[in-house]
Amino acid sequence: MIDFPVDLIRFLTKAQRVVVLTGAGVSQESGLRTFRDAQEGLWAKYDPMDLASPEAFARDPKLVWDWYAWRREAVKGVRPNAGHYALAEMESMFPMFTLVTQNVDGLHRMAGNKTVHELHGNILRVRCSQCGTFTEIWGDDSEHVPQCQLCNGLLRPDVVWFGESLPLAELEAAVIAVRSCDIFFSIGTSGVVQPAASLASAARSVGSVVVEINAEATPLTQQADFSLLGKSGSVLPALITAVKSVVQNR
Ligand code: BV8
Ligand code: ZN
Repeated sequence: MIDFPVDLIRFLTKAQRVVVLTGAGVSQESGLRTFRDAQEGLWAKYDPMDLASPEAFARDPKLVWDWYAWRREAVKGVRPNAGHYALAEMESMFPMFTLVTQNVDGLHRMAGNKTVHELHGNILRVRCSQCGTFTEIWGDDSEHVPQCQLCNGLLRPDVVWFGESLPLAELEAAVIAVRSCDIFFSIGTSGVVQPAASLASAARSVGSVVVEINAEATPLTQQADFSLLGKSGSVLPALITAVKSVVQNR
């Protein structure tokens, strides 16, 4: 049984406009490694930061393509966890609920969230690195990176690499939602990657209550109004139960 601060629960029973930012920690209990977890197997010797960049793709497109193919298969093999489903339930508990994610695994939509802004793209989508055409079919030649059927450009995952701009529409939607929110949750993220990590301070600057739910302390912990240390797959369902029990006993 988790004891939540009374004023957090009371605030949640009155909140109208909620924004949630999620990171890789929310998918950890589905069995996906977080971005800073050590990698496994043949990828153990690589630092994700060195692979998730246009420079890495230019230098060794096959290595980067194979890393994403390996991660894509891992994503296809997992399901949303209790934390994802709790966030899907929260969407129906508040008049305005915006889910902004840094994750590229598509698990929030799979769990049932309708309004999801994927700031860093989606690993299950593949596009041409030259003409941008999306495709769902490509050869599985183990020697070469598959090529675009229209222009022969090399295919790449539709994710945002370090040094690349975020999709403007997604980022704008997140900033607009933060500007008018009562409460901002930062869940399962180390709060390091920009510009996503700045959303929490943007929320504070408009007077929102900032709540962090994370397995360990982060640079945000000191600034958050409430910091709940724990796993999102346990904390989120318990938080929903606590809010609902107050509302029912009114
Ligand atoms: C940009 C997609 C503007 C790819 C990702 C120098 C050169 C260029 C840019 C920069 C630079 N210096 C700084 C920058 C900006 C850079 C940046 O922020 N760098 C950081 C590292 C300092 N940002 C960018 O480059 C962004 N673009 O700025 O463009 C621009 C454009 C052109 C020219 C000039 C400027 C693009 C950033 C997007 C990068 N792409 N993903 C892929 O996935 O392969 S980011 C990647 O990291 C993932 O999306 C991941 O989500 C994200 C952040 O990591 P987290 O989600 O926080 O995951 P992490 O492992 O870190 O933490 C997990 C947390 O969960 C932990 O705290 C853990 O304790 C907790 N946890 C674990 N289990 C649980 C849990 N919590 C709860 N429950 C659990 N069960
Ligand atoms: Zn093309």
